[in-house]
Amino acid sequence: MFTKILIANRGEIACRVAATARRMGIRTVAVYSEADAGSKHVAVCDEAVAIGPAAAKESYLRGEKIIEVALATGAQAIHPGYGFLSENAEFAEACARAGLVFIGPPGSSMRAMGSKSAAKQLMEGANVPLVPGYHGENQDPEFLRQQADRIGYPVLLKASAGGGGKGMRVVERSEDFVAALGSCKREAISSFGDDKVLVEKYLTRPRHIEIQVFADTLGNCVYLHERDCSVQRRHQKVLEEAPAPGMTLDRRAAMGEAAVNAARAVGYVGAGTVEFIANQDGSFYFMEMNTRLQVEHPVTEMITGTDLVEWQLRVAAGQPLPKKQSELAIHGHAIEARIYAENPEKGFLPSIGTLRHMDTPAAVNFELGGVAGATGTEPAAVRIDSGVREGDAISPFYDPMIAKLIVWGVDRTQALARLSQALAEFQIVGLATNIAFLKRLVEGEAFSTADLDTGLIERNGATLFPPSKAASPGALALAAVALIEAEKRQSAGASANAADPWGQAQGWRLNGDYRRVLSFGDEYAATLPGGAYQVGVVYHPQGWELEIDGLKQPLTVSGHDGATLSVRLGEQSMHGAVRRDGDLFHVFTNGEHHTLAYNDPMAHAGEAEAAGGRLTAPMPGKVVAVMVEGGQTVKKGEALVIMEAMKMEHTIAAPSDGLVEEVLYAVGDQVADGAPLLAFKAA
Ligand code: MV4
Repeated sequence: MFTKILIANRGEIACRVAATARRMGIRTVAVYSEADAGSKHVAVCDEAVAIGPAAAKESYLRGEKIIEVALATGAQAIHPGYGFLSENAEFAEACARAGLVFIGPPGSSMRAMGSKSAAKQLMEGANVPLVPGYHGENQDPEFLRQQADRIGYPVLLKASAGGGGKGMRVVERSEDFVAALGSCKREAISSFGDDKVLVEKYLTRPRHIEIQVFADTLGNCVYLHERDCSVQRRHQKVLEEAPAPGMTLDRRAAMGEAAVNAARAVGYVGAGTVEFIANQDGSFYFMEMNTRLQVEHPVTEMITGTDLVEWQLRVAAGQPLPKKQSELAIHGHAIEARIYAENPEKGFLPSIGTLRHMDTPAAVNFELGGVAGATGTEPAAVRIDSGVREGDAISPFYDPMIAKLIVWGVDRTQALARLSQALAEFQIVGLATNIAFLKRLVEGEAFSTADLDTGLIERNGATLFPPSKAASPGALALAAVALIEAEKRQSAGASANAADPWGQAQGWRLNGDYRRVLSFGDEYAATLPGGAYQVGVVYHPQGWELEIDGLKQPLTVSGHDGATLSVRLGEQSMHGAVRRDGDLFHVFTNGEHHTLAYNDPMAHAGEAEAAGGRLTAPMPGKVVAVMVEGGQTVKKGEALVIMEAMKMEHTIAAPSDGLVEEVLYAVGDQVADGAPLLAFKAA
């Protein structure tokens, strides 16, 4: 077995490979780009070597540099992860020439599977079912149209060198064929430099079902059952699960054997995935083979109790497969959700930013070596594979994946419940994520009833992308309480019971009633007449009241530790976490994440008035300091008057360069809300 391997990747897969290597007592070498110098995968490896600037082609795609680092550090093998160089035949062969073991298939297998039509011709000879169609060399338009007529419409035109859905055309009628063929060929030649096209019967509501295969160098090859990856968006997988809902034992064996035949046909070694497209009746057809470990491999690990990276390392070291086919039973059900820094409400645009706060559900974190089921125990209910930590920035240079959330249950129902709960507990502040979208997807009718096909997301857009809805009174109450607590903590400083601002003796206990209106905004509030939610906070000696939408209700804070709050508003108790990021209040309650922007009256105190020459008190209070006098010129931001309100000091600053014409109050004066404090003339 190797004593040291180089991991030629980054992010969660690099961390994941490092976790298994560590568990096996194998030392690891990380490579990183300048943008990744402080990243998690560098921290979790034993050694780390910089290999170039942020751009992948100047770093993670630099095969010769990576080989040089492997040799220099004494690594015996290179694990490519997925993406980057993982399916690059030239790199695999360059490793071998350098005396290094490439942990993956031989370059020849990659090449065999690289071209769609070549792969299909190979599969035909290997008794692997293909979609009825034509994928030969004759590209005469009239000949191809006759093939389409024979197959029966609708047919699908596919660029042979294409992939990921690019270069595909659906043709409904014979008379449309030649035009569609021309268009498909033009796109193929411009996108792939090869205009060869194949024609297939078009499956209208297909499922994407893939089989994990594994072959060693001693002639053994097994399948580790199927994954259903039908839930995709623009050919990017969103949710993956194992086993596939509705799979029968016979069908599973047939697909598994077909996948093993496909692997053997190309002399495969290592972890591979044979992708099939299937009709709703279960009939299945070869689509393509991925000659690498896939992102979604954890769901297979969870139901079979295997560590596929351990298998990769053992097989690459010349050892036999750790299990025989008969030892690969399915236990339970696993689902994976890919958590991304992207904004579903903005067309899934990547959301670049910093993970100011990342609370994850209680999980058996893979780094602890707790590979689900590998020890024969019940798999971990929740597993998180992530390449980032709280405080990390999501790099704009690479795939904006934050984590893979994988859950296991004794059956699909339990796995679904656990995934929904885990998504509710996955709380991220600092950038937009797809978590709320994933939760709607998982809890939606289609996915929860396993009514799966590759068009699921597109067909359920209305429920998956609902119009923005009003913040609940509970969310507003939690935000109001969090704001008040923060102000009390700030004003109480380190005083004895700052921890309990609601119980402070000298806290808000102003004599008589105290009323304040907190203003919060969000997308929905912007459509309201006042453009914001107005939350009235009233303090009586008997206690607190919140007024929302004209309804006054007593409020008690029953518990708070850190960010989590438990409050009772009227008859309703609510619990949640509130994370503040500047003036943004991220309220996580009732499984939802609502972002409320606090309209801080102090933030722009006097701006409007300054234009008109008056700076007024933003709330009732007492003048505790006057820093200027009439006739003095001041600079923008210069402190003019300090007020004390709610036991807090508030500085009224010059909103622009200008002249203080007159100071209207002296130290010690009480001032009412809105009272003009000084006459100011902007320059
Ligand atoms: C198909 C198909 C329907 N009929 N082939 C999409 C990219 C590549 N993986 C093959 N793809 C498809 N091939 C026939 N004959 C529908 C798709 C397809 C798809 C397949 C799997 C997963 C997601 C998909 C999304 C759109 C279309």
